[in-house]
Amino acid sequence: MFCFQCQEAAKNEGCTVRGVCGKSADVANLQDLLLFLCKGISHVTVSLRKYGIEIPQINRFITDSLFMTITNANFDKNRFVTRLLMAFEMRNAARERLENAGGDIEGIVFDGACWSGETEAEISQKAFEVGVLNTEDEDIRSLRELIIYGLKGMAAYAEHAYNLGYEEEEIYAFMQRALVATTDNSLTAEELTAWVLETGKYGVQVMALLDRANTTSYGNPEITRVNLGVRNNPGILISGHDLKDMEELLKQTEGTGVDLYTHSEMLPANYYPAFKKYSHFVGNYGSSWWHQTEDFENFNGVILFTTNCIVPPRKSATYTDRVYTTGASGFEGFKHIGDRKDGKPKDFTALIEHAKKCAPPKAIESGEIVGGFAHHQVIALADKVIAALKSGDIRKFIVMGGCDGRMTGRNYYTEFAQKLPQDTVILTAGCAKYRYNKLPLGEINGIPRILDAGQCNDSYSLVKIALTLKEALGLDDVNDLPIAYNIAWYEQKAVIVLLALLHLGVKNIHLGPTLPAFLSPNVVNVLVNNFGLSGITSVDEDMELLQLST
Ligand code: FSO
Ligand code: SF4
Repeated sequence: MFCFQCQEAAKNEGCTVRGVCGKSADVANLQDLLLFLCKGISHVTVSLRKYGIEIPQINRFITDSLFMTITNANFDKNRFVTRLLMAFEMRNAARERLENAGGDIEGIVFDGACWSGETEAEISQKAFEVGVLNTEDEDIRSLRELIIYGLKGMAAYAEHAYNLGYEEEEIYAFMQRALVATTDNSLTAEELTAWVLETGKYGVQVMALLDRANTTSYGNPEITRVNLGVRNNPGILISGHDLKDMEELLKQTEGTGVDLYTHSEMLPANYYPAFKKYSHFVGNYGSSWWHQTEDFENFNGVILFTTNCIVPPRKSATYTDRVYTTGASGFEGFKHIGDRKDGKPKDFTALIEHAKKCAPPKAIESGEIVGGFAHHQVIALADKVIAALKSGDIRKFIVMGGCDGRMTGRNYYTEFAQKLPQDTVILTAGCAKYRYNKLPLGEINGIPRILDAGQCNDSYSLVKIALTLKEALGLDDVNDLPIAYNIAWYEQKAVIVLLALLHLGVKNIHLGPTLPAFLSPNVVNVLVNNFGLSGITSVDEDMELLQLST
């Protein structure tokens, strides 16, 4: 195996024996092979579109498959084996349609468009051959992987939108064209860089689509005080990012005597009007994803993963049999809830019945946190915000969104938030916020100093807020705004958010805690020279650099 797609890649170079995330070499290789087949299928579908043929089933298959290969979403070998068999079937059917349409099937030379393996030995051998290191030139490899990781993030957001009934064929078509581009040996580094930026453009489009899906389905997030304490009933803790799962679980648990709590990236579900109305929706329990090994022990009840981030339980864990996965997520040893069929909701009966037999959660915190500052809410407060900016009461906004992770160096973000001057406001989205969202940072003229827009995909809200402020302040360039960017990344959804920001022309983003292992020195130079991208140093030095020292 070789994998360097996330911030925890071993030695910031790549995982080679077993993932730091816990991914086995077997699963890593199967993921590489699935990706290879998705590229092959895309060769066929890109040609099919020339004949006006769209295969919705394949669009979703590629989207789901990319999502399943995101860091710590799915560790279940059997699910990948099944997926590979489905890939062969779909690809062969698509080939047949292309032939029937009169397409040039022989003209498709990419191996993934025709290779089939039957024995386990053939599959493992092929998986080994098609990995990341198969591209020898390190700059071309870096750019190809940057596109692919952006596409994985895009796939995650496209799938959440799809689950709510929102789809754009244009996005699927781009994803497939871009997958094909990563197999084209004739493309130069400059041409691949253009594909990287185009990926960012579709990143904005998919986040806009998901924003529309979420807010049309559940209303606009609003200022909310989220309870951190517990009640005395058995509970279900829902994690991940999928709001459709959240809705169906809320409905199915109503009146059962089982309470519902959010964990990690599901915290923003508390901000939606459609969810707040349920009296058995208690609040948020615990912290960001990697605290799950402790939070799940304490919770006592049942846990549902709707997406990543899964941490393999320790051998001593007592909660393993209480964990369920659904959607793209999976883990051998956890029970899996199947997909919706014939337009009917998922069936969560098994986990609700299981939860009824569990003890109530142990209190680990008390009090409340405030969130719900997505674009609609912040724009409703625009007059107040602009007045504070004009009077100088607010000097600067600092975008500190992104992901949390295990690395000790991430204490930087807590310290950074603590040391920010009193006349600054943090804008955040994603699980990075858990590094500082419980700090008593106070308010400025009634505006909290931490404005949480929601999940990582709600970074779109931060962009909308920035564009609204730009207009209100009569500025020509988004970079003239009093906004600094100090973003933390972990997995591939953060990659698409970063590419989306670059596409929108945002410059001078600080990215930490380390720069991605998959960026070669030359690709880093391109990003530094064209976008002013940089890593982080020490809190004091970065404060100085961002002109934030008091
Ligand atoms: Fe976090 Fe995990 Fe949301 Fe990621 S829970 S790290 S970028 O999945 O997607 O922010
Ligand atoms: Fe390593 Fe990250 Fe890949 Fe897991 S996802 S194998 S930790 S680089």
